[in-house]
Amino acid sequence: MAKKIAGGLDRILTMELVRVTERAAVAAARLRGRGDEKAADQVAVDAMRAELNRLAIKGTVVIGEGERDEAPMLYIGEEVGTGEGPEVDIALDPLEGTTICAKNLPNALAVIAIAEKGSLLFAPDVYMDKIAVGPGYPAGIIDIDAAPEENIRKVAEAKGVPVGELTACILDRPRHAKLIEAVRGTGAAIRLIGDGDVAGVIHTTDPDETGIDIYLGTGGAPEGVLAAAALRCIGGQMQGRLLLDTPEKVARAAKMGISDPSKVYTIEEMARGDVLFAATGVTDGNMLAGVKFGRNFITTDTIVLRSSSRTVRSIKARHQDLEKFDA
Ligand code: VTB
Ligand code: MG
Ligand code: MG
Repeated sequence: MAKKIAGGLDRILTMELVRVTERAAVAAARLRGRGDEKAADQVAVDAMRAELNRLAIKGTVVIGEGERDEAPMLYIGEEVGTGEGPEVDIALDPLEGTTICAKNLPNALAVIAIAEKGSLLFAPDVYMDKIAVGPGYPAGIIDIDAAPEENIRKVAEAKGVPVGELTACILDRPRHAKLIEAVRGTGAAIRLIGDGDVAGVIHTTDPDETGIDIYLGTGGAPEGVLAAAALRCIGGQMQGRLLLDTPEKVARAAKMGISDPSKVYTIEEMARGDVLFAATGVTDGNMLAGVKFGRNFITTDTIVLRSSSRTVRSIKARHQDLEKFDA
């Protein structure tokens, strides 16, 4: 095993992780645009699990495909890896944006984050209210409890542009009608996305490339932790609050160690310690290209991030050994 860097995860894992999302992405991409979300998700899960089990780690899935009784694979609590290696927590979504993939729309991803044991938020699969901006803003610029208008105004001011030049990313859901109205009222533009808020949050880290300055709204809590893991590596600010609006959800969260149901989580409270994050594009997107099936090779586009060094690596791979993706 490669040398362990003081206080961090094994560096070699950074590269190892790329294979995990590449393989899940290729599997899902074969089913792009077939209108079958479940099938695309299933092949991505199988592929990610197979590759994950080759890693020299003693991993526990803390954010996965669901709670044990509802997900046969990569469920929360499942142990993965060879069992020989560092003890790590894993957050994953083999196909983030199953519907996007089924419709062959932009920004479906295969995503994973690995962190030192005990350093990822153990979140139940409920909704999370989220707000995020990329790096370069003064600390505390966004506030989940402030009106959306105020957040938008502050971000525009700090960016030094008129509010009308700002774009917010919001999931296109009826529950966001008021939020959308409020943001539109400021004069800011909105990119309404059908799914894929992990990508939506990450897009705030590179507004010149993606056109997204701020992410707002309610999406999955697992996706919130994954997005926080990415921002932990790239920089930026994010707040999240679990929507524990029934006694049943409060109880479920309590079982996972969450005693304050209305707590606002910062990035560091969702993803501490040394964090590695990888995402491979399944469909073409604003940051990552989708998988391409060529005559002689398959091309994948991945970003892999490491919090301790803040390195952002972009890995475009040509895979000639096509059989490995069918194994
Ligand atoms: C979002 C979106 C995901 O779930 O988190 C969403 O980013 C939230 O749930 O891609 P609803 O669809 O119920 O609004 C996904 O759509 C699926 O994981
Ligand atoms: Mg999933
Ligand atoms: Mg998802």
